[in-house]
Amino acid sequence: MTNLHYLNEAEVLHNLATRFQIDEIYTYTGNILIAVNPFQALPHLYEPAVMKRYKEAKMGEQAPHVFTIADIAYRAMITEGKSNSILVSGESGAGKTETTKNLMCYLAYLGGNSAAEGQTIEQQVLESNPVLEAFGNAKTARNNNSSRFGKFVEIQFDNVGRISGAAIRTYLLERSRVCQISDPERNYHCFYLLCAAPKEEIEKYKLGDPKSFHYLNQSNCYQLVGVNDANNYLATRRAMDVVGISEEEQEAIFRVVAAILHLGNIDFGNNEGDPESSVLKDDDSKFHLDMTAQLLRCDPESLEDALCKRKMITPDDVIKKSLDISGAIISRDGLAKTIYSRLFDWLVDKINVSIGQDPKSKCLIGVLDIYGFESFESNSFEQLCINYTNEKLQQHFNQHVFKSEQAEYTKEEIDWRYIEFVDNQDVLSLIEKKTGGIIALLDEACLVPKSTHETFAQKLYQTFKDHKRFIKPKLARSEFTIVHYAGEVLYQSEQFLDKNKDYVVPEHQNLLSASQCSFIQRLFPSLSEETSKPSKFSSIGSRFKLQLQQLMEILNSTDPHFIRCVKPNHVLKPSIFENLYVMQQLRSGGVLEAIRIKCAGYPAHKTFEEFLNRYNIIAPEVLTRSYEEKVACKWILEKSEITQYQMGITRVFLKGNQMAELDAQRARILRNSASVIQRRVRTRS
Ligand code: AD9
Ligand code: MG
Repeated sequence: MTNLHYLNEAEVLHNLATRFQIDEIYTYTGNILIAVNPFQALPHLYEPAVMKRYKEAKMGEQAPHVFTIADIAYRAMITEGKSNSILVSGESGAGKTETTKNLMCYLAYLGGNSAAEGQTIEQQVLESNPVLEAFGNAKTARNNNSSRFGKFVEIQFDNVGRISGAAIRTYLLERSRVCQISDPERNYHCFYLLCAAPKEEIEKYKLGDPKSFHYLNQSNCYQLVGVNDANNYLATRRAMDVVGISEEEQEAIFRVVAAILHLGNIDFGNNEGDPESSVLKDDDSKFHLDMTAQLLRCDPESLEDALCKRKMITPDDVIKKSLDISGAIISRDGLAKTIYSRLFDWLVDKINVSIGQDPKSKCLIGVLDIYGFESFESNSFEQLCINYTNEKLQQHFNQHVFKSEQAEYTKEEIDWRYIEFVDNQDVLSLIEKKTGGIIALLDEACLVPKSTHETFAQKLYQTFKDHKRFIKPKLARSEFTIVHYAGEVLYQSEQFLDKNKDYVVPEHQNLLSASQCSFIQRLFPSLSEETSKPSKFSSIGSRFKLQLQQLMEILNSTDPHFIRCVKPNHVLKPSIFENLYVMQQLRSGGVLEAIRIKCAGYPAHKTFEEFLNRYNIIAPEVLTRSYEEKVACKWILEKSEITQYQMGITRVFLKGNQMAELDAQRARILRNSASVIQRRVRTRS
């Protein structure tokens, strides 16, 4: 498509579809690589011999590939001494994670240290993937191996281009999944892996059929086609070995996973008919309570208290008040989510410490695998954060496309009156403005004791009454719509306040920081004097905003490369290409916007020499007279009656499909002369 030089939506789509049918899944449009998910293994695309070919190839010699993008980034880093980043985006199931892994494999191939002894850094970087996937991925309706967190991997290189360190940053793991799933989804893979572990472990942890656990049996999906949980359990343990997680730590990790399963099976009833109270429901719940306590190495009575009771401070006394049944269930699920997310953070930290950073490294290649734009039937706080991320990245992308075009025009000193450029700064301000943005208003609501999602929504309605990116749907009491760059999304605010509170109940904190197991204690370090003071309120939304700002700072200091993953169909099957669906993704991924920006300027350019070589046939006289190249090009353009062009210092710039017009003229002349030659040949014979 880069060679076509005249891009439009239909052309792009047709080209992608045609290439997809012959398993050519990678295509460039401009500088963007589009990767269409083949939904079938294509090992011939990634084998070592292919890597070798790409490494040795000159630029532009090989077919489009993720390896080319990694290769360009790597070579640019070596020659210019500048950090690069590769941003992979696309909707759920489009192939971001697979693409990221292929990129990392190739970078490991380029920068690997085959002479090193023991575990190499690149092996550890690669093996961090299965570990994080076991704990952070799950089957969803859209993808059997959906990443439920965002990830930025920073691969550091030394001054000779060898991998010398790495850092993994993760963003916003989906916590709710630990306690709540619906058909046809699954909980995080690690739960099923553990239920398929060797017999001794199952006995030790008193596990068994996943169907017997409340956190797993809310959905009817237990097994995945083509996936063997038992093998994957062992593979995950091996990957943990490689990334430096000790045997002892692994035991503790899976003990915690088992504890969460037992915790979920603790159920509550009323104490002697008192509806305000909660106690363990039956012997079965007692069994699971004991198991949870045993696995978490804490006292069963304290666990029961932490689940069912809250300390109340009255003017005279501190009393323990019983929660009602639904309060106890919320308490139990809150505990499960907190433990799980701390465990996930621990894994990420551990991997980072174990791989190690290279403080001397001046160059890095960052690879970003982050959730794509989401718009579901019901959208909550997570979708807002995800879509906010996408707005940020979209701005980065537009600015890059826009800036690089502009830079090219300035360099060539051509006249351009700039192109209208759809900036999404207004949506970003709506969400992130320090005072009065949605995140700030949400924090405010969380701090005011009496506020509810309805008062929060009312506040939004008032504040953004005239904002053109905000809509209050008719009759809505707590819903609101944001007009994102990729389309409108209707958000339900019911759980926004709860989900935003980054708060561990003191009873839970105290219980686990007193655990006899040092691993668990470390997940819940006792709050020091400093932090136990009524500290500044911390919210998930604000923390996420900060993380995102830090990510953008890193990205802004790198030269970016963009890969857009595309999901060809809804059924996750090979060989099916749904035009409309793909078109939507190209639109929301900004591919079409980038094309528009290009087309609004002078999308087609060629150096004078290239131009003359190709089009002299239109005006052959230019070759016989000793014109200056630039004048000769002008002559050709005038003869072809093309008016909207610009002459740069070294290049000809053309509008829209004028290059196509020139190509058509050229083809006509070639056809005519071919038929003249044929006629001559015929008359001679
Ligand atoms: V999500 O936002 O994390 O839910 P991703 O990451 O975009 O999503 P993923 O990489 O997990 O999607 O790809 C989904 C599935 O498509 C994979 O499990 C593979 O079965 C399949 N896939 C994706 N890319 C390729 C590929 N290059 N070759 C073969 C692929 N199969
Ligand atoms: Mg993924």
